[in-house]
Amino acid sequence: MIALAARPFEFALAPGRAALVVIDMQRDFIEPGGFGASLGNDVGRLRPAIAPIAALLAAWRARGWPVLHTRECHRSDLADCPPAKRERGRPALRIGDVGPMGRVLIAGEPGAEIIPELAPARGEWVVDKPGKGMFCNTCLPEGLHARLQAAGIAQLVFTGVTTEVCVQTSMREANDRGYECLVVEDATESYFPEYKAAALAMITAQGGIVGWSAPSGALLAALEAAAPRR
Ligand code: C5J
Repeated sequence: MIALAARPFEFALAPGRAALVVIDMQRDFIEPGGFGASLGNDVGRLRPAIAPIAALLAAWRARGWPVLHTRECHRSDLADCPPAKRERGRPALRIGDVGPMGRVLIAGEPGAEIIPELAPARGEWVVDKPGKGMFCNTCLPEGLHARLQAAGIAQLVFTGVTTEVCVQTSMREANDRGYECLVVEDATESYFPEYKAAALAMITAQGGIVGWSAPSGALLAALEAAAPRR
């Protein structure tokens, strides 16, 4: 076990049993012209998470530990997109409409791809999900929980966007399935800084009711000190 200073108290990281989870670092959320921008958001607010995630990916890859990327996207026929989701709000572009990066939030379109800086490496899991949570109706026939269990994963280290939507929803789903969850504070971002702060506070309140949080620097330093690179 690797002891890590975290909130609300120390986290004991289990080498090899802790998957790094990168939630929805897709062009549709991070680049101009995508889904996030169509909802009126300042997409530049998400970019500070990129460098810390890249550093964590390098650390996990150097040790041969498991990495999981998710993508929020839908089938091209929208069969997995509830009308309530598509019709909500007054976006400039709705899910499935054609925008500057192809059809918005549709699997296989340029906008649904993960940004090049964080492109998945060969052998890493890429899980397409139509919802906010990563355990709901994914592309995996056996379901994500079964896949993680088969791989012996007991801990999930969360990064990605947005903190209070897909990251927090996925973390809550994981917590209810028995995983120990840690969110990396500077490796997640929101379009709304106050919602990011509130989500991190909610996660760690009440003795870590959803899980732990720690900055990437503390996590990387603990790994360097205790777990040799392969
Ligand atoms: C949103 C996400 N915000 N990945 N998706 O709609 O957080």
